[in-house]
Amino acid sequence: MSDRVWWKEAIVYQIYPRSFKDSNGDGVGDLQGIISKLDYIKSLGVDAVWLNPIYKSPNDDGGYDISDYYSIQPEFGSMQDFDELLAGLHQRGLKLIMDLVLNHSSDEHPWFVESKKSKSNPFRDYYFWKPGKNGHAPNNWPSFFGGNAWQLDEQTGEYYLHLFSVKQPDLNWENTALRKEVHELMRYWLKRGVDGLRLDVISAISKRTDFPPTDTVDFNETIRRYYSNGPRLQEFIEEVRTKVINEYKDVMTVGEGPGITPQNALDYLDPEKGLNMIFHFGHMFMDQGPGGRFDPIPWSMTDFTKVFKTWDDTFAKTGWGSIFLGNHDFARMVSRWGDDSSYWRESSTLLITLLLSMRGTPFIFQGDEIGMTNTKLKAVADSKDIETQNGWREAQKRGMSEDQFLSLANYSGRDNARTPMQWDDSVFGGFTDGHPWMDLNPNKSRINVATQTTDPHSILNYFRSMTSLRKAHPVLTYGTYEPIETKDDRVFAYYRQEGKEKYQIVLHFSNENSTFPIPLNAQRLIGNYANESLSLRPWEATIHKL
Ligand code: TEU
Ligand code: CA
Repeated sequence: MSDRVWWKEAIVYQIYPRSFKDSNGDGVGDLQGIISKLDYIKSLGVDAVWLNPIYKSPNDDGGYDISDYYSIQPEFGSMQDFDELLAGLHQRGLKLIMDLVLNHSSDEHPWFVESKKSKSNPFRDYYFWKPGKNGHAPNNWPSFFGGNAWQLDEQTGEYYLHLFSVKQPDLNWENTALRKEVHELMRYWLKRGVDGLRLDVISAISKRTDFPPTDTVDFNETIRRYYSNGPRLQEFIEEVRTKVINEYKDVMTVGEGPGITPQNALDYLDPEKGLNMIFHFGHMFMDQGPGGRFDPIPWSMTDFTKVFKTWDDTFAKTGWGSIFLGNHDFARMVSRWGDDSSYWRESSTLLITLLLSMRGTPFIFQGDEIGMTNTKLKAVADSKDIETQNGWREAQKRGMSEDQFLSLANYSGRDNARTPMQWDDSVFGGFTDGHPWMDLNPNKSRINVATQTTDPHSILNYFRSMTSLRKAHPVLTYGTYEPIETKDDRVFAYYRQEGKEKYQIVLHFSNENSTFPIPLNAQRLIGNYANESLSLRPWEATIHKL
């Protein structure tokens, strides 16, 4: 049994504040809105909330472009609202995980405003500046958000690095003074009582300062080999852990790691000097071709199930896994992995069963507990996401039509996850009394919290049953994970075991019927069909105690 700590036993609920609940009618979600839903959050049976960034930001990339790490985005509320939210969570026995974006800041952060003033400015090398080459960018690195990752600044005639948007200049962690500032801002939030930190793109904070040109057109390969896992990454993480995190009791850190691999993941998770967990993207990027998000390739159930085995093996002896099937950066899990039309309820509850029966800390994204689905942009201009807007700019250069690009954006774009939370069937879904910053999904009259609260067979109430089942059976947290060979590759089955306690989880990813043997005397603990059956029904999920 691995050492028992709260963050291994926690179920984490991710809140995208802009789209969770608006309390003052300006159409934008805010902290008071979250406060008004604390009892709902508690009723889910979760233990912690991960808040996407709530700091002052020009909102070029949904708040992941921070212009002041020490203040709250005015649209979201005040520091008093934050303290009230934190107190409200703690009073209910819930913990708060804040999202810190330390790979880059906003270009409106005072550090960058200073840095770009002159080559001799004291803040100049808080960022990466380089002269161009023959009138071009210093190298051929592509940005996550399209185009080249270097931007020419006329004032000093040099280029600055931005792996993400032009308004998100990368911070130079080689600079000790910058690292000290980062440590200080971390301490500020930990002193305030925050229980954990989600560290955005932490895998990229150590750059190859010779900036070699990438020799591959495969974007995720470029991330792996050029942007992440840099030469001083472990050193920078160790410094954060030993100089900051260890000063605070029981604080959890989870890094976001685009580009991490099973081979290098543990480099981030040294028990004494590393992070506690890291998000990998084995499943999330498996349907991305060389061009990344808007270059989809088919995925198979074999690939999907293999990802869980590979990563469970990685963390089986040391480190600890994190399990997620969706978040603010990806399509809604039921639309992506399930069937959001004919078997919407069954596939949503199946995915919830997977999420809450795996080894590793589960992270559920707001709205997935009620089976919210992808939305459908009618025009690219309706997208609120810079990644989609820039993706369209790049697609046009390749001669793609808007319809072609829209089908790509509606399949995998981030707008899908960012439509406002659907609380009830009123005109704006109970999200706001004003006009929402982003259109709600038109299916809010059918899919919403209110409708599901009173339905004992709803996705919402199944989610609640699953969280209490996971709590009641520590094997589902600490037990071993062992895949079961199945003849039908649409059947994803595995054991969870600890000592004599053995559980069998069967997840049938299909619209057809199938079969799977249920051992004699096995006790069904939960299933997403009301009664047992000898056959496996479409999108059926069961957990049996053997
Ligand atoms: O995302 C970084 C990352 O992992 C990317 O792969 C992400 O999926 C993004 O959409 C590009 O495809 C983090 C945040 O989660 C994301 O919201 C931010 O846009 C990004 O960093 C920059 O801060
Ligand atoms: Ca508001």
